[in-house]
Amino acid sequence: MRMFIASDIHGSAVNLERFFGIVDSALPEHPDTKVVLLGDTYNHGPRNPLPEGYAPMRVAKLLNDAMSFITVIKGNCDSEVDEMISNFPIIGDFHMDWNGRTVFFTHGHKVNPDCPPTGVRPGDVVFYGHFHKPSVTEKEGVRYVCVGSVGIPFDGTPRSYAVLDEDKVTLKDFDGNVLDSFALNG
Ligand SMILES: [Mn+2]
Repeated sequence: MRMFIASDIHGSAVNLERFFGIVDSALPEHPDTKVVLLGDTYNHGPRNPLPEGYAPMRVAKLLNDAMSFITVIKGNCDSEVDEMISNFPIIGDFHMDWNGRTVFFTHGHKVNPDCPPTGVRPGDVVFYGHFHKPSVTEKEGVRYVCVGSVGIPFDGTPRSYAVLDEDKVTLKDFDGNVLDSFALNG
């Protein structure tokens, strides 16, 4: 299986369309692809400017049409009304086994390199968003991957996402450039 992980759409329908275009173009090679979205999905957020192509109901339409292959986590800008426009659940943090290691998925405002998830062990990988800047941080043998933001990247960073393959993690921008990557060995 392959997973695309993105975050912080903040209602930017045009950029969610671009992201889904990237996912679609990889589907012929990896038909079993899933997508995980790490929260801050519809609302721009009171501290943020309006993103390019702000259209939360169009974001809802795109996600409802994609509900068979997406998992959506709740972020700190996501509210109860968001669930009314979504035909899919907006869930809390989760983790899963990935070839003998655990991969964690979280929005990132409560769990991040400074606040590790409960039960994390060396070799595990934590995917998070919230900070709107793509990065890979290693701390006590754990890799923390901030996937960046689809809608409102901060400080001149590019729009970005992560790809989780069986044997590696790749952080990429929307133009296909590899921002960082690491192997998953053993
Ligand atoms: Mn955010």
